[in-house]
Amino acid sequence: MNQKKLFEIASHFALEGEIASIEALGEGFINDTFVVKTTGSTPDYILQRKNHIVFPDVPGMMDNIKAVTEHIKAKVTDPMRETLTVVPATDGKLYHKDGENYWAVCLFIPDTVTYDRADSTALAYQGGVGIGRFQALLSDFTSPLNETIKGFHNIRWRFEQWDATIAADPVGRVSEVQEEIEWVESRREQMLSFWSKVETGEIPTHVTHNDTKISNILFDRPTGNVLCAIDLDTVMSSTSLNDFGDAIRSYTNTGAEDDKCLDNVEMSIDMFRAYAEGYLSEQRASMCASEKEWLAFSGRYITFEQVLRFLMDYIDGDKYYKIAYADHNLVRTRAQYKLLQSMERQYEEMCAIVKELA
Ligand code: GN1
Ligand code: MG
Repeated sequence: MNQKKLFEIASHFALEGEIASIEALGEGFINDTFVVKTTGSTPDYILQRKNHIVFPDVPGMMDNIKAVTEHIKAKVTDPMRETLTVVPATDGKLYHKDGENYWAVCLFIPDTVTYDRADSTALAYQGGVGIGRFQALLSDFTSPLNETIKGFHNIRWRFEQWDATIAADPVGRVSEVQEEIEWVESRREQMLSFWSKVETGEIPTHVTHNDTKISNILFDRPTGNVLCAIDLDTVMSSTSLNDFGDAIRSYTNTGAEDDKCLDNVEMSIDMFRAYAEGYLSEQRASMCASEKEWLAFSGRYITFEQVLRFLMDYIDGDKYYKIAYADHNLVRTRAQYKLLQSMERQYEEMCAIVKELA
């Protein structure tokens, strides 16, 4: 995107200081993210173009983020570092609309690091503490949140989308991925049966983050401790198990999410234990029996969902996730399926660890 345009967009926000540079940051699959550096000692900022196709109600999403971050700020010791700070536009809105695009800004938190993968059990432990604490800080948040993405982790809804996509077969790829489709179909009943426990209320709902992969957590550079959860676009009301499951999908993977070499991909049981220890250190006392019973399964659930979503996007002609090459979504599907199988093989051990720690 051209610099002149980015400077123009940034000028609509209530920023302190004078902008020195605007540069692209990271590899989000959905939004486009930039760092806005200012001259001198004024703060730097994160500028994001929010994907309005994925998030049809960006104003509603920004209201969620504002409400949740304000709630957290009132409870932590360092409110400028322990959660995001939304910076409004000069007209007071929480976003700026340019043509059909929505833009939003938050403060850049200095002296922090993010990771694409967990390379130590200490980091996995910290990640678990981070999400456990995030959920704990929001456990008394009672205002209703907007549903920013319909049925985000609702596998019944995902299967509706799945059935429609396969029936439509918009780019003629269904015949090519019969084996992969069977991976999903053979687990349909098992996954629906888990989700029905959320639907009946046997598994309760809370405020949850819903996108807890490691790259969405900020760590404090000087201490290495977890600082806060970022990427709050998907904060909604759902089961806390989603957040545990998605983190397990990310932290325990010995390979990359899109590894072409499937031999690299396994679930590390040591990482599982470390993450669970961190998470439960914050959440143990407030979890109910059914949450504890299904905690280990949530890793399988979210990894399965990710197999379905990557494959569905491939069948749909790659409309949702950004891709770097032609069959990227298929590569992601296969790598996530390998991870799912690894979890299935180690499931008894995962359950035993949860039982021991919870
Ligand atoms: C997306 O936005 P990002 O890159 O943090 C996606 C997640 C997927 C993840 C897979 C809003 O996360 O649900 O699990 O990619 N976010 C959305 O890496 O769909
Ligand atoms: Mg992200």
